[in-house]
Amino acid sequence: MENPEKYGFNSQLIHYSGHHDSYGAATVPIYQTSTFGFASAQDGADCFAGIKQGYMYTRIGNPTIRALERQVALLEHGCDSVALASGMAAVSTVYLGLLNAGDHVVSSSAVYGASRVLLEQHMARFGVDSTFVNTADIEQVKAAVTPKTRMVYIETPANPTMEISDIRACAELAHSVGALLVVDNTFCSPYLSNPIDFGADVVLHSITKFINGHADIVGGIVIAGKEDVYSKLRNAMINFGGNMDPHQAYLVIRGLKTLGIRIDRAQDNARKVAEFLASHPKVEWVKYPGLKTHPQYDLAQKQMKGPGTMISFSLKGGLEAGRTLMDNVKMCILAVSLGGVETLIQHPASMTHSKVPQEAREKAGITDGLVRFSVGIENVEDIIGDLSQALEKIR
Ligand code: LCS
Repeated sequence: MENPEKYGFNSQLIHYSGHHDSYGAATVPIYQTSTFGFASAQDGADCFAGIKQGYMYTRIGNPTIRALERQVALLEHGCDSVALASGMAAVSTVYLGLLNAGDHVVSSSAVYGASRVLLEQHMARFGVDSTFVNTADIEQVKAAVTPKTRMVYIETPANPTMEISDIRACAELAHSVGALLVVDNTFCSPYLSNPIDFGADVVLHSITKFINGHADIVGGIVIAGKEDVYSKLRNAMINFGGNMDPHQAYLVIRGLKTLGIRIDRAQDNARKVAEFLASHPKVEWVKYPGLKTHPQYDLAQKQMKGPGTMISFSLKGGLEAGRTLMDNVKMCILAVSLGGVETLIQHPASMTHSKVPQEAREKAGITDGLVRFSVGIENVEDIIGDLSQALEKIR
């Protein structure tokens, strides 16, 4: 595909692979090799010196992985991207590649548990300080930045509170103090939001979720808006060694082709599930960006192309009622992860966010009664029917 940026999102998914195949193969081949032969000693030296373009060693680069990196960079409107072994390898590459001892990070109190633990318990050992605030409230971000702040890190919608941070306002604030804005865009995928268009410097994804979409691999990717940031990220990936594997990249490329239609379908389902939950007498509250009751409904309209497929809710009977619900679903899977074709239900306080201390969890709005629901592409009447029969079990 020539000039891929001129085409629509779904056409880019199907026809732009970031790989030119000399045999005309319709899909990207798996280059399952750890190393690449050089034509001569000079050729090898030139490749390592960067004088000549060429593949040398799969941790440094591989054609299958490169195809995925080029495609996701296009979809996210970035200059280039780096694919990694997991979403957490993406998060750690961002921290390790872009922060120095003495730097300060402002992050969201409701980020994915491990993204917080990594800053508080590990980056702190290397002299990186961090403050966690509700980044959906820009005044809290303003109050938290210091002259040492070099990174503002947001997740929007946040996992699992579904709070939405204003990307443009966070970017302007970060830039005013010389910091970068990093956006974990996992919950939207590039189909629903492109944070670089709103001023973000770096975007990352747990590829495990929507981009792959089939619950069969773990992976991550980091997209940079500009070349200088990209080269720092690639350097960190190469040296820390969190690279993706070619077979993993192949599966992601395959899953990615249907991102648009998967989200369209799951989002239609999610709208109906959210309405069902909101009108159910046993449900205390529902947080879904497509419901007018969501506190940042208007902001979601501005920076998201749709409300997505993730719903958080709480039952009137609190955790006990939530447990009964999770123990009684028959079709929906009681499992962590999200963004796949299958509907998943989980309890953040005891599962995905259990390593975050209780006080910090509650301050972030991750209450014991919060249940997270990732809506899949099944028949919506079956999802609602399953929830309905499980809700009936609650006394
Ligand atoms: N960022 C977000 C927003 C996530 O939800 C996750 C994982 C990660 C980063 C890390 O990605 P991973 O290394 O797992 O690919 N979230 C999970 C969740 O909510 N349930 O299980 C994992």
